[in-house]
Amino acid sequence: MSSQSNSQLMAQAREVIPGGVNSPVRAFGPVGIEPRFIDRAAGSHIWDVEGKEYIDYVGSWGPLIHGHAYPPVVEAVRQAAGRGTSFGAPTAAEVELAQLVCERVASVQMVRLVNSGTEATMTAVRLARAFTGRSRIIKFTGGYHGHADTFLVKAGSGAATLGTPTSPGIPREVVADTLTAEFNNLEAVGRLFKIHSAQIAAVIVEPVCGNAGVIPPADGFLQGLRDLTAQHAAVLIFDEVMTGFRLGPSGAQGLFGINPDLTTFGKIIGGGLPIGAVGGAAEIMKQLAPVGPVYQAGTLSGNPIAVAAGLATLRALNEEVYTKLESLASRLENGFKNNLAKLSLPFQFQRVGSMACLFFTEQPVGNYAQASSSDTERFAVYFRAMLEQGIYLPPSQFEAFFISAAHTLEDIDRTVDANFAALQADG
Ligand code: KE4
Repeated sequence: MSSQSNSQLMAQAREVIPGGVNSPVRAFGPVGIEPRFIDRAAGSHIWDVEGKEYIDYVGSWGPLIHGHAYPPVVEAVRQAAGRGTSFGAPTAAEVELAQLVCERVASVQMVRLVNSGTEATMTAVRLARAFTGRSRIIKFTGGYHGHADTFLVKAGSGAATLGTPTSPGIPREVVADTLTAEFNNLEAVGRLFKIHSAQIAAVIVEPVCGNAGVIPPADGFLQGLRDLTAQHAAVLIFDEVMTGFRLGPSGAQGLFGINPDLTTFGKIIGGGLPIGAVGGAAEIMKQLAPVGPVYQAGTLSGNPIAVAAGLATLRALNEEVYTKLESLASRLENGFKNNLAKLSLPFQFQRVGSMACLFFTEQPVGNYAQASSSDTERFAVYFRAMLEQGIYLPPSQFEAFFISAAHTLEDIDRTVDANFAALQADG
């Protein structure tokens, strides 16, 4: 516990860090209160600097599928650190992690490790542009692929939260090469291919949109993207930074049975340490330097500590864990939906596996336009009421929350009870 309060720390933080945070989504802006400074965490719980305890559904925005301070990860990090934190040279563990990803994800024949999801998606698009000799990409409104210029066009997550989907500072030429369509609107994608076909290098998609709240793919949508990209010799990129190894041993592509050409990973494969990866067909991946002409590099790419944490995390992901995640998540879904029914509230609970969200809108949400019809003020009231009751949710309507294997039945039942009260809050 710190001797300083959340507010005291936030005042100091604002003096030396823009907005007091190192990532905008942490600023709690949309929910109208100051963020909690977290002092420590274990399993499914976190404690702020004032000693207040919360059941955590952010899980560091997805990486902590086994919960906080998961002993095998802590031990792996401790051991790796004792042998040196970084060498800037190849290590056996990086080979093991790449082999493990290739074994579990059928579409991945080769992997390049990087340091964040943003680096992974940047690299995937550069590869696709080099492989096809084309420059345009299609992304989806509300899709978030990190903060590279190319992607900050009608982006989701923090960009949507801040209400500035297209950020200043992006050269006009970049915007011209980024085409957008509504998620789940296959006709719109078909029309873009009709107009720009010979110039489209790739379609990049979150197979389950997790940065506009949680929006599942409509039946046939992902297969339609696979067909269109094959027909036009464009690269299909699944951005599985969030869904990779969360929605099953082969992520969303395993769940929906689609093989993309490239996949980006992050979050879970680092177990809470900085990591990202791009993987896919060897034919495309072999364009990467030093074997191919497409340059990409990173001082700490594949560093021993992140790789050790990632290996410990992935090795512990077995069928039993996914079964437990599904059982906990469906218990929470049933509880939330029963509460909505009891209170005759029309809000939409949407879930895929252990990622979910509650949209404060009356209509089912199939795209970002429908997501943005949500009452974000009502969400803010609900968020504050949940936080007051010790439930820590992502501080934005346009995010997913996550259940981990460390959550307990008691956590879930306490959360359902808190949800019942928070849905009736008005302050
Ligand atoms: P990072 O560069 O933040 O490691 O990954 C970017 C990224 C790429 N693709 C998807 C599908 C992602 O969800 C993300 C990052 N997700 C956000 C949360 N919605 C990270 C939280 C933050 O920005 O602080």
